[in-house]
Amino acid sequence: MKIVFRWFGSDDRITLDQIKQIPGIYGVVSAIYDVPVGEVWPFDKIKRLKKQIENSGLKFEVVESVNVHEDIKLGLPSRDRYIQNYKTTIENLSKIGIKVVCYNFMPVFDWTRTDLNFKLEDGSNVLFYDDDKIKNLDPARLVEEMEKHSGGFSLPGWEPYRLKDLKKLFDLYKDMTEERLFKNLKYFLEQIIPTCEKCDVNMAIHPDDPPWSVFGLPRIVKNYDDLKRITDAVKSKYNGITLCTGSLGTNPKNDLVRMIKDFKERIHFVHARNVKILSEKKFHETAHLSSSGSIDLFKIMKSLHEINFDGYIRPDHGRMIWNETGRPGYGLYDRALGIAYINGLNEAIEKGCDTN
Ligand code: CS2
Ligand code: MN
Repeated sequence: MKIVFRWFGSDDRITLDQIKQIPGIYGVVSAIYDVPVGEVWPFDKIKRLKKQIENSGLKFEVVESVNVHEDIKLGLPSRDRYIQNYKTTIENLSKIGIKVVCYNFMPVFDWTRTDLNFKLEDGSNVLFYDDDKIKNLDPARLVEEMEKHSGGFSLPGWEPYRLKDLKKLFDLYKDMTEERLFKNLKYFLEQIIPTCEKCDVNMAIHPDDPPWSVFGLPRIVKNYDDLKRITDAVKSKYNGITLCTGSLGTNPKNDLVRMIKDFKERIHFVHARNVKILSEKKFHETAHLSSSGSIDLFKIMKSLHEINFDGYIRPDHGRMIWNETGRPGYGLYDRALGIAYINGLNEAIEKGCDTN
């Protein structure tokens, strides 16, 4: 498997030279951040980004994310134009050697948390979620809160265009059911997967984070059955999954090992992170170490070895430690520690220690 690290482009405080020094690193996962959602990513921009990354001795083979325009999720007539643009973006990405495109199909919000700076006993800061806090909250209030506490950094996936008129967007989703949302995903996949086959680019849908309905919006990538329905909807290996342990793992009913076994050839990208479940729908993120949280990373890595996983894996959110400041969840230090841990697990598993 190839170990990669998320990098937010030239605006990222973390440099490619720093990333290059992480042991065992293969490349970075990045995106074009200044093209509005739904528009084509111009070939020249992508080429420039690739060059910049390769000049640092790192590979660029995974994009996270090419976000899906809300009109596609809503199934509006205008979706066809946005789907056409998406296809052109895939073609452009394939020309520079991109192998995997991560995306999600969450309405309105990308990931959701209620606290971006929750202090753990060791003094580190992590992201926290408490469903009770969300229940009676106006979504606009949550956005305000998150933006106030993000330390001035843009929150990945929270595009301003979606958030500027929340009320209007919520109105558009008023009658949206899981069934209709799924139909719209299927329509999207049916259109783009032939392009992916032609271009040899794997799509990898990111699970909903958290994997349940938030603010009454429908969610369709929450569990085994959802993943089964999605992978069956278009039967091509290019219609794949991002296995995000921290997203799926906040529901203790989700059996990640079973998912790895059953969806093996559809898993193109893995997000490794750990969370501590405090009670139902209440959790905080932790260090990657299995004993720090509720997810057994050893079992995950062992299962990935058992299916001979040769795709890409990255540490997902980490804690903020050692006085680092930065984009919530995306500091350098704890994510690098996450990679060191993944390296350790890999070496032990590969050298055949007693894994039972
Ligand atoms: C992250 C997301 O919350 C998470 O687990 O990995 O920011 C993720 O990058 C996007 O939702 C993927 O589209
Ligand atoms: Mn993730």
